[in-house]
Amino acid sequence: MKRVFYICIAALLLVSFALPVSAEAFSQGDASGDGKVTAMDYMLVKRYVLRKTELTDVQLAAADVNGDGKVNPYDYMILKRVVLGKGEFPCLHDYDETVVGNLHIFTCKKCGHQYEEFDGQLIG
Ligand SMILES: [Ca+2]
Ligand SMILES: [Zn+2]
Repeated sequence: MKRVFYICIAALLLVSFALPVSAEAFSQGDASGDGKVTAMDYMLVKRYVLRKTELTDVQLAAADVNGDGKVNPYDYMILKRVVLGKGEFPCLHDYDETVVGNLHIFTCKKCGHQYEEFDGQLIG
């Protein structure tokens, strides 16, 4: 009986740690949290990837612009393109995959956004 009690306490502790500290989330790419996506966000994410600065969980969620659960060079490369007006953030919805030989066409189930991969390489 005592063992069950300890397991309950352990489960409760796990749940409370899993809850987000801050309920307020920054928007995609806005690692600095000022409501805009600027070169400052790009620098911040790059510095984090180079281990020159730390980011909070809320900042990390915003910094993960491609939504793969990691913050790495892909994210600041996408951010750089967006800041320079040369690209957009990838949408974070579910994709349908159509395979035609080596060509994979991904279509967003919600907004219809499409991108294509050939032999695992992004081509557009
Ligand atoms: Ca990422
Ligand atoms: Zn979408």
